[in-house]
Amino acid sequence: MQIPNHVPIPELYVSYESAQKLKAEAGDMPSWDLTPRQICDLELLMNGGFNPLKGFLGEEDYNGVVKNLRLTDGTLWPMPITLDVSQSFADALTVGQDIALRDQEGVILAILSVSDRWVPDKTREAERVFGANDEAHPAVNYLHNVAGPVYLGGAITGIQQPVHYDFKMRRDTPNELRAYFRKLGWRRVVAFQTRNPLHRAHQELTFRAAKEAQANLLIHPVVGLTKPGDVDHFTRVRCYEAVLDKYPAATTTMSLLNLAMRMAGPREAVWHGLIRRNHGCTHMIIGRDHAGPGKNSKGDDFYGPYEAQELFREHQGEIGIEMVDFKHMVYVQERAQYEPADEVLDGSTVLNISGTELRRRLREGLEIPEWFSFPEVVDQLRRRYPPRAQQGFTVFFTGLSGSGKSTVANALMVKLMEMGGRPVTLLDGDIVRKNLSSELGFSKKHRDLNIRRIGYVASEITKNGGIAICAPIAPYATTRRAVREDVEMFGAFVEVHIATRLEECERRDRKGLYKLAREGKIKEFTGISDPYDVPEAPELRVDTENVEVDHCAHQVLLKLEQMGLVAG
Ligand code: PPS
Repeated sequence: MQIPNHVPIPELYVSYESAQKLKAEAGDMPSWDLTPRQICDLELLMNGGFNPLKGFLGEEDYNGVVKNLRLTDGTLWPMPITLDVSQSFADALTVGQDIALRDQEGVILAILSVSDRWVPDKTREAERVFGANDEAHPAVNYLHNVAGPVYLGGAITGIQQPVHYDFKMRRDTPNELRAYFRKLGWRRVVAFQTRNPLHRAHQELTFRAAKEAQANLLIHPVVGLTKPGDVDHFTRVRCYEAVLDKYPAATTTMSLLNLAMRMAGPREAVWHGLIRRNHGCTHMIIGRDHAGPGKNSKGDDFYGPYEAQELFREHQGEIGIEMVDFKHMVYVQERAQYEPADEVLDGSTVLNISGTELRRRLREGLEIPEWFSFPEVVDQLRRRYPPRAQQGFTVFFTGLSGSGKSTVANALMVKLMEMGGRPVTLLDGDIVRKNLSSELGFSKKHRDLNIRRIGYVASEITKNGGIAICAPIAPYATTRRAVREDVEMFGAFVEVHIATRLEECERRDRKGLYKLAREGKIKEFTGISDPYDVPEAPELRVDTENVEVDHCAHQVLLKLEQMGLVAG
Protein backbone atom coordinates (compact mmCIF):
# COMPACT_ATOMS: atom_id res chain seq x y z
CA MET A 1 0.00 0.00 0.00
CA GLN A 2 1.35 3.41 -0.92
CA ILE A 3 1.35 6.02 1.76
CA PRO A 4 0.36 9.51 0.59
CA ASN A 5 3.22 11.96 0.84
CA HIS A 6 1.57 14.10 3.51
CA VAL A 7 1.03 11.15 5.89
CA PRO A 8 3.87 9.91 8.14
CA ILE A 9 5.56 6.66 7.24
CA PRO A 10 5.52 3.87 9.88
CA GLU A 11 8.73 3.60 11.88
CA LEU A 12 9.91 0.62 13.92
CA TYR A 13 10.90 2.55 17.06
CA VAL A 14 9.23 1.98 20.40
CA SER A 15 8.55 4.73 22.94
CA TYR A 16 11.34 6.08 25.13
CA GLU A 17 10.01 4.19 28.19
CA SER A 18 9.79 0.86 26.33
CA ALA A 19 13.27 1.43 24.91
CA GLN A 20 14.69 1.92 28.42
CA LYS A 21 12.99 -1.27 29.57
CA LEU A 22 14.25 -3.24 26.59
CA LYS A 23 17.77 -1.95 27.09
CA ALA A 24 17.72 -3.27 30.66
CA GLU A 25 16.42 -6.66 29.51
CA ALA A 26 18.90 -6.90 26.65
CA GLY A 27 21.73 -7.61 29.09
CA ASP A 28 20.64 -11.27 29.14
CA MET A 29 20.26 -11.61 25.35
CA PRO A 30 22.91 -12.73 22.88
CA SER A 31 24.46 -9.69 21.22
CA TRP A 32 25.43 -9.18 17.62
CA ASP A 33 27.90 -6.39 16.78
CA LEU A 34 26.61 -4.92 13.52
CA THR A 35 28.93 -4.35 10.58
CA PRO A 36 29.00 -0.86 8.99
CA ARG A 37 26.73 -2.10 6.18
CA GLN A 38 24.25 -3.66 8.61
CA ILE A 39 24.09 -0.40 10.59
CA CYS A 40 23.10 1.45 7.40
CA ASP A 41 20.42 -1.16 6.61
CA LEU A 42 19.10 -1.12 10.16
CA GLU A 43 18.81 2.67 10.22
CA LEU A 44 16.67 2.67 7.08
CA LEU A 45 14.58 -0.26 8.33
CA MET A 46 13.88 1.53 11.61
CA ASN A 47 13.13 4.98 10.22
CA GLY A 48 10.83 3.71 7.45
CA GLY A 49 13.27 4.30 4.59
CA PHE A 50 12.80 0.62 3.69
CA ASN A 51 9.04 0.62 4.30
CA PRO A 52 7.18 -1.85 3.99
CA LEU A 53 9.94 -4.05 5.48
CA LYS A 54 9.51 -4.60 9.20
CA GLY A 55 12.82 -6.32 9.79
CA PHE A 56 15.58 -8.32 8.14
CA LEU A 57 14.10 -10.62 5.49
CA GLY A 58 13.08 -14.15 6.44
CA GLU A 59 13.95 -17.08 4.19
CA GLU A 60 10.75 -17.12 2.10
CA ASP A 61 10.76 -13.38 1.50
CA TYR A 62 14.46 -13.58 0.67
CA ASN A 63 13.80 -16.31 -1.90
CA GLY A 64 11.00 -14.26 -3.45
CA VAL A 65 13.14 -11.13 -3.64
CA VAL A 66 16.07 -12.99 -5.15
CA LYS A 67 13.87 -14.81 -7.64
CA ASN A 68 11.45 -12.16 -8.85
CA LEU A 69 11.82 -8.92 -6.84
CA ARG A 70 8.81 -9.68 -4.67
CA LEU A 71 8.06 -10.44 -1.04
CA THR A 72 5.85 -13.48 -0.40
CA ASP A 73 2.74 -11.24 -0.22
CA GLY A 74 3.51 -10.00 -3.74
CA THR A 75 4.87 -6.57 -2.76
CA LEU A 76 7.63 -5.21 -4.99
CA TRP A 77 11.03 -5.26 -3.21
CA PRO A 78 14.18 -5.72 -5.30
CA MET A 79 17.03 -5.97 -2.79
CA PRO A 80 17.72 -8.69 -0.21
CA ILE A 81 18.06 -6.93 3.16
CA THR A 82 19.52 -9.70 5.25
CA LEU A 83 21.45 -10.03 8.48
CA ASP A 84 24.55 -12.12 7.77
CA VAL A 85 26.31 -13.58 10.80
CA SER A 86 29.13 -16.00 11.58
CA GLN A 87 28.56 -19.74 11.82
CA SER A 88 29.48 -19.82 15.51
CA PHE A 89 27.02 -17.03 16.39
CA ALA A 90 24.23 -18.72 14.40
CA ASP A 91 24.96 -22.13 15.98
CA ALA A 92 24.53 -20.74 19.47
CA LEU A 93 21.00 -19.42 18.72
CA THR A 94 17.55 -20.93 18.72
CA VAL A 95 14.88 -19.68 16.37
CA GLY A 96 12.34 -17.67 18.35
CA GLN A 97 15.02 -16.04 20.48
CA ASP A 98 15.56 -12.27 20.74
CA ILE A 99 19.02 -10.84 20.09
CA ALA A 100 20.40 -7.40 20.79
CA LEU A 101 21.85 -5.57 17.79
CA ARG A 102 24.67 -3.27 18.81
CA ASP A 103 26.75 -0.68 17.03
CA GLN A 104 30.53 -0.83 17.00
CA GLU A 105 30.78 0.91 20.37
CA GLY A 106 28.39 -1.61 21.94
CA VAL A 107 25.32 0.68 22.04
CA ILE A 108 22.06 -1.29 21.61
CA LEU A 109 20.18 -0.02 18.57
CA ALA A 110 17.49 -2.67 18.19
CA ILE A 111 16.19 -6.08 19.14
CA LEU A 112 15.80 -8.74 16.45
CA SER A 113 13.23 -11.48 17.12
CA VAL A 114 14.79 -14.29 15.15
CA SER A 115 12.16 -16.06 13.05
CA ASP A 116 14.46 -17.55 10.40
CA ARG A 117 17.99 -18.86 10.20
CA TRP A 118 19.36 -20.34 7.00
CA VAL A 119 22.45 -20.83 4.88
CA PRO A 120 21.89 -18.90 1.65
CA ASP A 121 22.94 -20.03 -1.79
CA LYS A 122 25.27 -17.08 -2.38
CA THR A 123 26.07 -18.05 -5.95
CA ARG A 124 22.38 -17.94 -6.81
CA GLU A 125 22.00 -14.61 -5.00
CA ALA A 126 24.94 -13.18 -6.96
CA GLU A 127 23.60 -14.40 -10.29
CA ARG A 128 20.02 -13.29 -9.78
CA VAL A 129 20.44 -10.06 -7.86
CA PHE A 130 23.70 -8.74 -9.32
CA GLY A 131 23.51 -10.46 -12.70
CA ALA A 132 26.67 -12.59 -12.46
CA ASN A 133 28.68 -14.54 -9.92
CA ASP A 134 31.69 -12.36 -10.70
CA GLU A 135 33.78 -10.96 -7.85
CA ALA A 136 34.68 -7.91 -9.93
CA HIS A 137 31.22 -6.72 -8.81
CA PRO A 138 31.75 -5.02 -5.44
CA ALA A 139 28.57 -6.51 -3.95
CA VAL A 140 29.44 -10.02 -5.15
CA ASN A 141 32.89 -9.62 -3.67
CA TYR A 142 31.24 -8.50 -0.44
CA LEU A 143 28.83 -11.42 -0.51
CA HIS A 144 31.53 -14.06 -0.86
CA ASN A 145 34.44 -12.51 1.01
CA VAL A 146 33.00 -10.22 3.68
CA ALA A 147 29.44 -11.33 4.53
CA GLY A 148 28.97 -14.11 7.08
CA PRO A 149 27.79 -17.57 5.94
CA VAL A 150 24.42 -17.65 7.75
CA TYR A 151 21.47 -15.28 7.43
CA LEU A 152 19.06 -14.40 10.24
CA GLY A 153 15.63 -12.95 9.59
CA GLY A 154 12.95 -11.49 11.81
CA ALA A 155 11.08 -8.45 13.03
CA ILE A 156 12.96 -5.47 14.41
CA THR A 157 12.08 -3.49 17.49
CA GLY A 158 13.84 -0.16 17.17
CA ILE A 159 15.46 1.27 20.29
CA GLN A 160 17.50 4.18 19.00
CA GLN A 161 18.89 5.64 15.80
CA PRO A 162 22.54 5.00 14.99
CA VAL A 163 24.58 7.94 16.24
CA HIS A 164 26.15 10.29 13.68
CA TYR A 165 28.56 12.98 14.75
CA ASP A 166 28.96 14.53 11.31
CA PHE A 167 26.59 16.80 9.37
CA LYS A 168 23.78 16.22 11.89
CA MET A 169 21.73 19.09 10.50
CA ARG A 170 21.86 17.61 7.01
CA ARG A 171 20.49 14.17 7.94
CA ASP A 172 16.75 13.59 7.82
CA THR A 173 14.52 10.59 8.40
CA PRO A 174 11.74 9.98 5.85
CA ASN A 175 9.25 11.57 8.22
CA GLU A 176 11.42 14.62 8.84
CA LEU A 177 11.65 15.17 5.09
CA ARG A 178 7.94 14.58 4.63
CA ALA A 179 7.21 17.13 7.34
CA TYR A 180 9.64 19.61 5.78
CA PHE A 181 8.02 19.29 2.34
CA ARG A 182 4.59 19.66 3.93
CA LYS A 183 5.66 22.75 5.81
CA LEU A 184 7.03 24.39 2.67
CA GLY A 185 4.05 23.29 0.61
CA TRP A 186 6.23 21.25 -1.75
CA ARG A 187 3.77 18.83 -3.34
CA ARG A 188 6.02 17.70 -6.17
CA VAL A 189 9.61 16.86 -5.34
CA VAL A 190 12.18 15.36 -7.67
CA ALA A 191 15.04 13.45 -6.04
CA PHE A 192 18.57 13.33 -7.35
CA GLN A 193 20.57 10.34 -6.11
CA THR A 194 24.32 10.73 -6.21
CA ARG A 195 27.59 9.28 -4.91
CA ASN A 196 29.85 11.75 -6.72
CA PRO A 197 30.69 15.43 -6.31
CA LEU A 198 28.38 17.72 -8.32
CA HIS A 199 29.87 19.77 -11.11
CA ARG A 200 28.21 22.33 -13.38
CA ALA A 201 26.71 19.69 -15.70
CA HIS A 202 24.93 18.03 -12.77
CA GLN A 203 23.68 21.35 -11.49
CA GLU A 204 22.25 22.15 -14.94
CA LEU A 205 20.64 18.77 -15.41
CA THR A 206 19.05 18.66 -11.96
CA PHE A 207 17.75 22.18 -12.35
CA ARG A 208 16.26 21.34 -15.76
CA ALA A 209 14.78 18.09 -14.46
CA ALA A 210 13.04 20.00 -11.67
CA LYS A 211 11.71 22.58 -14.15
CA GLU A 212 10.49 19.86 -16.48
CA ALA A 213 8.69 18.02 -13.69
CA GLN A 214 7.46 21.36 -12.30
CA ALA A 215 8.80 20.18 -9.01
CA ASN A 216 11.13 21.23 -6.25
CA LEU A 217 14.48 19.52 -6.08
CA LEU A 218 15.95 17.28 -3.42
CA ILE A 219 19.67 16.59 -3.73
CA HIS A 220 19.80 13.26 -1.92
CA PRO A 221 23.40 12.02 -1.82
CA VAL A 222 24.38 8.68 -0.34
CA VAL A 223 26.71 9.01 2.63
CA GLY A 224 26.55 5.43 3.88
CA LEU A 225 28.59 3.04 1.79
CA THR A 226 29.22 3.66 -1.89
CA LYS A 227 31.60 2.12 -4.39
CA PRO A 228 35.11 1.40 -3.08
CA GLY A 229 37.39 4.17 -4.35
CA ASP A 230 34.71 6.91 -4.38
CA VAL A 231 35.41 10.39 -3.02
CA ASP A 232 34.77 10.21 0.76
CA HIS A 233 31.49 11.65 1.94
CA PHE A 234 33.07 14.40 4.08
CA THR A 235 34.64 15.94 1.00
CA ARG A 236 31.52 15.36 -1.08
CA VAL A 237 29.18 17.00 1.42
CA ARG A 238 31.38 20.11 1.51
CA CYS A 239 31.24 20.12 -2.31
CA TYR A 240 27.42 19.74 -2.29
CA GLU A 241 27.10 22.59 0.17
CA ALA A 242 29.07 24.79 -2.19
CA VAL A 243 26.77 23.90 -5.11
CA LEU A 244 23.57 24.35 -3.16
CA ASP A 245 24.00 28.13 -3.29
CA LYS A 246 23.92 28.00 -7.09
CA TYR A 247 20.26 27.03 -7.33
CA PRO A 248 17.55 29.67 -7.25
CA ALA A 249 16.67 30.34 -3.62
CA ALA A 250 13.92 28.18 -2.08
CA THR A 251 13.65 25.73 -4.98
CA THR A 252 16.14 23.17 -3.77
CA THR A 253 17.21 21.39 -0.62
CA MET A 254 19.73 18.73 0.29
CA SER A 255 19.54 15.83 2.69
CA LEU A 256 22.04 13.04 3.35
CA LEU A 257 20.98 9.42 3.02
CA ASN A 258 22.78 6.81 5.12
CA LEU A 259 22.30 4.07 2.56
CA ALA A 260 24.71 1.20 1.89
CA MET A 261 24.64 0.98 -1.91
CA ARG A 262 25.06 -2.38 -3.66
CA MET A 263 25.80 -1.03 -7.15
CA ALA A 264 23.13 -3.36 -8.51
CA GLY A 265 22.15 -1.23 -11.54
CA PRO A 266 18.53 -1.94 -12.54
CA ARG A 267 17.46 -3.52 -9.25
CA GLU A 268 19.20 -0.76 -7.38
CA ALA A 269 17.30 1.90 -9.38
CA VAL A 270 13.96 0.37 -8.36
CA TRP A 271 15.17 0.16 -4.75
CA HIS A 272 16.29 3.80 -4.85
CA GLY A 273 12.85 4.73 -6.15
CA LEU A 274 11.08 2.99 -3.27
CA ILE A 275 13.41 4.66 -0.77
CA ARG A 276 12.75 8.10 -2.29
CA ARG A 277 9.01 7.48 -2.28
CA ASN A 278 9.30 6.73 1.41
CA HIS A 279 11.14 10.02 1.84
CA GLY A 280 8.17 11.86 0.37
CA CYS A 281 9.42 12.43 -3.18
CA THR A 282 7.16 12.21 -6.21
CA HIS A 283 9.80 12.05 -8.95
CA MET A 284 13.29 10.72 -9.34
CA ILE A 285 16.06 11.31 -11.86
CA ILE A 286 17.37 8.05 -13.32
CA GLY A 287 20.36 8.24 -15.59
CA ARG A 288 22.34 6.17 -17.96
CA ASP A 289 23.96 3.26 -16.10
CA HIS A 290 22.32 4.17 -12.78
CA ALA A 291 24.27 2.66 -9.83
CA GLY A 292 26.54 0.82 -12.27
CA PRO A 293 29.35 -1.26 -10.72
CA GLY A 294 31.90 -0.71 -13.52
CA LYS A 295 33.43 -3.49 -15.61
CA ASN A 296 33.21 -7.23 -15.01
CA SER A 297 36.26 -9.51 -14.95
CA LYS A 298 36.15 -9.74 -18.76
CA GLY A 299 36.23 -5.98 -19.12
CA ASP A 300 32.56 -5.64 -20.15
CA ASP A 301 29.79 -3.66 -18.45
CA PHE A 302 27.66 -5.66 -16.01
CA TYR A 303 24.43 -4.05 -17.24
CA GLY A 304 23.19 -2.38 -20.40
CA PRO A 305 23.28 1.44 -20.19
CA TYR A 306 19.48 1.81 -20.13
CA GLU A 307 18.53 -1.37 -18.24
CA ALA A 308 17.99 0.59 -15.03
CA GLN A 309 15.62 3.03 -16.76
CA GLU A 310 13.73 0.14 -18.38
CA LEU A 311 13.21 -1.78 -15.15
CA PHE A 312 12.20 1.41 -13.36
CA ARG A 313 9.70 2.27 -16.08
CA GLU A 314 8.25 -1.24 -15.95
CA HIS A 315 7.55 -0.92 -12.20
CA GLN A 316 6.92 2.82 -12.02
CA GLY A 317 3.27 2.47 -10.97
CA GLU A 318 4.09 0.18 -8.10
CA ILE A 319 7.09 2.20 -6.98
CA GLY A 320 4.78 5.16 -6.75
CA ILE A 321 7.24 7.67 -8.08
CA GLU A 322 7.72 9.04 -11.59
CA MET A 323 10.99 8.68 -13.45
CA VAL A 324 12.58 11.78 -14.94
CA ASP A 325 15.04 10.89 -17.68
CA PHE A 326 18.53 12.08 -17.08
CA LYS A 327 19.61 14.41 -19.85
CA HIS A 328 23.23 14.09 -20.81
CA MET A 329 24.36 17.72 -20.60
CA VAL A 330 27.39 18.98 -22.49
CA TYR A 331 29.13 22.34 -22.57
CA VAL A 332 28.81 24.14 -25.90
CA GLN A 333 31.74 26.49 -26.25
CA GLU A 334 30.23 28.93 -28.79
CA ARG A 335 27.16 29.40 -26.64
CA ALA A 336 29.09 29.37 -23.34
CA GLN A 337 26.44 27.18 -21.72
CA TYR A 338 25.34 23.64 -21.01
CA GLU A 339 22.78 22.06 -23.33
CA PRO A 340 21.31 18.57 -23.64
CA ALA A 341 23.64 16.57 -25.91
CA ASP A 342 20.79 15.71 -28.32
CA GLU A 343 19.90 19.38 -28.85
CA VAL A 344 23.36 20.63 -29.77
CA LEU A 345 23.51 22.21 -33.26
CA ASP A 346 25.79 20.59 -35.82
CA GLY A 347 29.23 22.17 -36.03
CA SER A 348 29.26 23.34 -32.39
CA THR A 349 32.29 22.71 -30.19
CA VAL A 350 31.36 20.44 -27.34
CA LEU A 351 33.68 20.32 -24.33
CA ASN A 352 33.81 17.58 -21.74
CA ILE A 353 36.08 16.36 -18.97
CA SER A 354 35.61 12.73 -18.01
CA GLY A 355 35.95 11.42 -14.46
CA THR A 356 39.29 9.85 -15.36
CA GLU A 357 40.56 13.11 -16.85
CA LEU A 358 39.43 15.04 -13.77
CA ARG A 359 41.34 12.63 -11.51
CA ARG A 360 44.40 12.99 -13.74
CA ARG A 361 44.27 16.79 -13.50
CA LEU A 362 43.89 16.69 -9.74
CA ARG A 363 46.70 14.16 -9.46
CA GLU A 364 49.03 16.29 -11.56
CA GLY A 365 47.91 19.63 -10.18
CA LEU A 366 46.66 20.82 -13.61
CA GLU A 367 44.01 23.42 -14.37
CA ILE A 368 40.32 22.54 -13.97
CA PRO A 369 38.36 25.11 -15.98
CA GLU A 370 35.49 27.13 -14.57
CA TRP A 371 33.09 25.96 -17.25
CA PHE A 372 33.51 22.45 -15.86
CA SER A 373 33.10 23.00 -12.15
CA PHE A 374 32.57 25.67 -9.52
CA PRO A 375 35.83 27.02 -8.03
CA GLU A 376 34.57 26.23 -4.52
CA VAL A 377 34.10 22.57 -5.52
CA VAL A 378 37.51 22.35 -7.16
CA ASP A 379 38.98 23.90 -4.03
CA GLN A 380 37.54 21.18 -1.84
CA LEU A 381 38.73 18.46 -4.20
CA ARG A 382 42.24 19.91 -4.34
CA ARG A 383 42.41 19.99 -0.55
CA ARG A 384 41.42 16.33 -0.43
CA TYR A 385 43.51 15.23 -3.41
CA PRO A 386 46.79 17.10 -3.47
CA PRO A 387 49.00 16.22 -6.44
CA ARG A 388 50.21 12.64 -6.23
CA ALA A 389 53.77 13.59 -5.44
CA GLN A 390 52.46 15.06 -2.16
CA GLN A 391 50.13 12.19 -1.24
CA GLY A 392 50.90 9.15 0.87
CA PHE A 393 51.10 5.73 -0.79
CA THR A 394 51.78 2.06 -0.09
CA VAL A 395 54.20 -0.26 -1.85
CA PHE A 396 53.06 -3.81 -1.15
CA PHE A 397 55.63 -6.50 -1.93
CA THR A 398 54.37 -10.07 -2.14
CA GLY A 399 56.23 -13.28 -2.93
CA LEU A 400 57.41 -16.59 -1.57
CA SER A 401 59.60 -16.93 1.51
CA GLY A 402 63.19 -16.27 0.50
CA SER A 403 62.17 -14.56 -2.73
CA GLY A 404 64.04 -11.39 -1.77
CA LYS A 405 61.11 -9.22 -0.66
CA SER A 406 62.77 -7.88 2.45
CA THR A 407 66.08 -7.16 0.74
CA VAL A 408 64.46 -5.21 -2.10
CA ALA A 409 62.08 -3.48 0.32
CA ASN A 410 65.01 -2.37 2.46
CA ALA A 411 66.90 -1.03 -0.54
CA LEU A 412 63.79 0.84 -1.68
CA MET A 413 63.32 2.34 1.76
CA VAL A 414 66.87 3.68 1.80
CA LYS A 415 66.49 5.18 -1.68
CA LEU A 416 63.23 6.89 -0.70
CA MET A 417 64.79 8.24 2.49
CA GLU A 418 67.67 9.59 0.48
CA MET A 419 65.17 11.48 -1.67
CA GLY A 420 63.41 12.83 1.46
CA GLY A 421 60.08 14.62 1.59
CA ARG A 422 57.82 12.02 3.18
CA PRO A 423 58.31 9.73 6.19
CA VAL A 424 58.90 6.07 5.22
CA THR A 425 57.85 3.03 7.29
CA LEU A 426 58.90 -0.52 6.51
CA LEU A 427 56.41 -3.22 7.53
CA ASP A 428 58.53 -6.25 6.77
CA GLY A 429 57.03 -9.75 7.32
CA ASP A 430 59.39 -10.65 10.15
CA ILE A 431 59.16 -7.23 11.85
CA VAL A 432 55.37 -7.36 11.81
CA ARG A 433 55.27 -10.89 13.14
CA LYS A 434 57.50 -9.80 16.01
CA ASN A 435 55.77 -6.52 16.90
CA LEU A 436 52.16 -6.74 15.72
CA SER A 437 51.31 -10.40 15.22
CA SER A 438 53.48 -12.34 17.67
CA GLU A 439 50.60 -14.59 18.73
CA LEU A 440 49.73 -15.66 15.16
CA GLY A 441 50.70 -18.82 13.29
CA PHE A 442 50.39 -19.70 9.60
CA SER A 443 46.83 -21.03 9.21
CA LYS A 444 44.76 -19.24 6.54
CA LYS A 445 42.86 -17.41 9.27
CA HIS A 446 46.01 -16.22 11.00
CA ARG A 447 47.74 -15.22 7.76
CA ASP A 448 44.66 -13.21 6.78
CA LEU A 449 44.60 -11.49 10.13
CA ASN A 450 48.29 -10.72 9.85
CA ILE A 451 47.87 -9.17 6.39
CA ARG A 452 44.77 -7.21 7.38
CA ARG A 453 46.75 -5.73 10.28
CA ILE A 454 49.53 -4.74 7.90
CA GLY A 455 46.88 -3.28 5.57
CA TYR A 456 45.35 -1.30 8.39
CA VAL A 457 48.66 0.24 9.44
CA ALA A 458 49.59 0.92 5.80
CA SER A 459 46.27 2.64 5.14
CA GLU A 460 46.76 4.86 8.20
CA ILE A 461 50.28 5.78 7.07
CA THR A 462 48.98 6.47 3.55
CA LYS A 463 46.12 8.58 4.89
CA ASN A 464 48.55 10.71 6.83
CA GLY A 465 50.79 11.39 3.85
CA GLY A 466 53.57 8.87 4.55
CA ILE A 467 55.03 6.01 2.55
CA ALA A 468 54.35 2.46 3.78
CA ILE A 469 56.48 -0.34 2.39
CA CYS A 470 55.03 -3.77 3.23
CA ALA A 471 56.85 -7.03 2.60
CA PRO A 472 54.88 -10.07 3.78
CA ILE A 473 54.30 -13.26 1.80
CA ALA A 474 50.57 -12.38 1.56
CA PRO A 475 49.70 -15.59 -0.27
CA TYR A 476 45.95 -15.00 -0.78
CA ALA A 477 44.60 -12.86 -3.63
CA THR A 478 41.34 -11.99 -1.83
CA THR A 479 43.21 -10.66 1.20
CA ARG A 480 45.54 -8.61 -0.99
CA ARG A 481 42.49 -7.17 -2.70
CA ALA A 482 40.93 -6.24 0.65
CA VAL A 483 44.14 -4.46 1.67
CA ARG A 484 44.19 -2.66 -1.68
CA GLU A 485 40.66 -1.40 -1.04
CA ASP A 486 41.62 -0.22 2.46
CA VAL A 487 44.63 1.69 1.16
CA GLU A 488 43.10 3.08 -2.02
CA MET A 489 40.62 5.06 0.04
CA PHE A 490 43.58 7.29 0.92
CA GLY A 491 46.23 6.95 -1.75
CA ALA A 492 47.92 4.74 -4.31
CA PHE A 493 48.51 1.03 -3.71
CA VAL A 494 51.44 -0.34 -5.67
CA GLU A 495 51.53 -4.13 -5.67
CA VAL A 496 54.97 -5.52 -6.50
CA HIS A 497 55.25 -9.24 -7.10
CA ILE A 498 58.73 -10.53 -6.33
CA ALA A 499 58.49 -13.36 -8.81
CA THR A 500 61.43 -15.53 -7.80
CA ARG A 501 60.62 -19.15 -8.68
CA LEU A 502 60.01 -21.68 -5.93
CA GLU A 503 63.01 -23.78 -7.05
CA GLU A 504 65.28 -20.75 -6.70
CA CYS A 505 63.88 -19.81 -3.26
CA GLU A 506 64.39 -23.39 -2.17
CA ARG A 507 67.91 -23.49 -3.59
CA ARG A 508 68.79 -20.33 -1.64
CA ASP A 509 67.00 -21.55 1.52
CA ARG A 510 68.58 -18.74 3.57
CA LYS A 511 66.81 -19.65 6.78
CA GLY A 512 66.85 -23.43 6.27
CA LEU A 513 63.05 -23.42 6.40
CA TYR A 514 62.43 -25.13 3.04
CA LYS A 515 64.48 -28.11 4.19
CA LEU A 516 62.42 -28.35 7.38
CA ALA A 517 59.21 -27.95 5.38
CA ARG A 518 60.21 -30.77 3.01
CA GLU A 519 60.94 -32.96 6.02
CA GLY A 520 57.47 -32.13 7.35
CA LYS A 521 58.96 -30.42 10.41
CA ILE A 522 57.26 -27.11 9.49
CA LYS A 523 53.63 -27.44 8.50
CA GLU A 524 51.63 -25.21 6.12
CA PHE A 525 54.74 -23.83 4.48
CA THR A 526 53.97 -21.52 1.55
CA GLY A 527 54.83 -23.09 -1.79
CA ILE A 528 55.48 -26.52 -0.25
CA SER A 529 52.43 -27.44 1.79
CA ASP A 530 50.37 -24.25 1.55
CA PRO A 531 49.14 -22.31 -1.50
CA TYR A 532 50.43 -19.07 -3.03
CA ASP A 533 48.07 -17.23 -5.43
CA VAL A 534 50.31 -15.62 -8.03
CA PRO A 535 49.16 -11.96 -8.47
CA GLU A 536 47.33 -11.61 -11.79
CA ALA A 537 47.78 -7.92 -12.40
CA PRO A 538 50.31 -6.38 -10.02
CA GLU A 539 51.53 -2.87 -10.79
CA LEU A 540 55.00 -4.41 -11.19
CA ARG A 541 56.54 -7.86 -11.38
CA VAL A 542 60.22 -8.09 -10.44
CA ASP A 543 62.48 -11.00 -11.20
CA THR A 544 65.37 -11.24 -8.73
CA GLU A 545 67.22 -14.14 -10.32
CA ASN A 546 70.61 -13.01 -11.59
CA VAL A 547 69.61 -9.38 -11.01
CA GLU A 548 71.25 -7.15 -8.41
CA VAL A 549 69.16 -5.93 -5.50
CA ASP A 550 69.98 -2.33 -6.36
CA HIS A 551 68.56 -2.80 -9.84
CA CYS A 552 65.39 -4.43 -8.49
CA ALA A 553 64.81 -1.51 -6.11
CA HIS A 554 65.50 0.89 -8.95
CA GLN A 555 62.79 -0.75 -11.07
CA VAL A 556 60.29 -0.08 -8.27
CA LEU A 557 61.46 3.51 -8.04
CA LEU A 558 60.97 3.98 -11.79
CA LYS A 559 57.44 2.60 -11.46
CA LEU A 560 56.73 5.09 -8.66
CA GLU A 561 58.05 7.89 -10.85
CA GLN A 562 55.95 6.74 -13.76
CA MET A 563 52.86 6.78 -11.53
CA GLY A 564 53.71 10.32 -10.45
CA LEU A 565 54.23 9.28 -6.83
CA VAL A 566 57.79 10.54 -6.59
CA ALA A 567 59.32 13.39 -8.51
CA GLY A 568 61.45 12.24 -11.47
S1 PPS B 1 52.09 -14.33 5.70
O1 PPS B 1 51.63 -15.57 5.03
O2 PPS B 1 52.09 -13.22 4.77
O3 PPS B 1 51.30 -14.04 6.90
O4 PPS B 1 53.58 -14.62 6.12
P1 PPS B 1 54.64 -13.55 6.72
O5 PPS B 1 54.04 -12.79 7.83
O6 PPS B 1 55.23 -12.78 5.61
O7 PPS B 1 55.75 -14.45 7.39
C1 PPS B 1 56.54 -15.21 6.61
C2 PPS B 1 57.87 -15.49 7.31
O8 PPS B 1 57.66 -16.45 8.35
C3 PPS B 1 58.55 -17.55 8.21
N1 PPS B 1 57.70 -18.77 8.22
C4 PPS B 1 56.84 -19.19 7.26
N2 PPS B 1 56.55 -18.73 6.03
C5 PPS B 1 55.62 -19.38 5.30
N3 PPS B 1 54.95 -20.47 5.73
C6 PPS B 1 55.21 -20.98 6.96
N4 PPS B 1 54.55 -22.06 7.41
C7 PPS B 1 56.19 -20.33 7.79
N5 PPS B 1 56.66 -20.55 9.03
C8 PPS B 1 57.58 -19.59 9.28
C9 PPS B 1 59.34 -17.32 6.95
O9 PPS B 1 60.63 -17.04 7.41
C10 PPS B 1 58.78 -16.09 6.30
O10 PPS B 1 59.75 -15.08 6.09
P2 PPS B 1 60.23 -14.56 4.66
O11 PPS B 1 60.89 -13.24 4.95
O12 PPS B 1 59.02 -14.40 3.78
O13 PPS B 1 61.17 -15.57 4.17
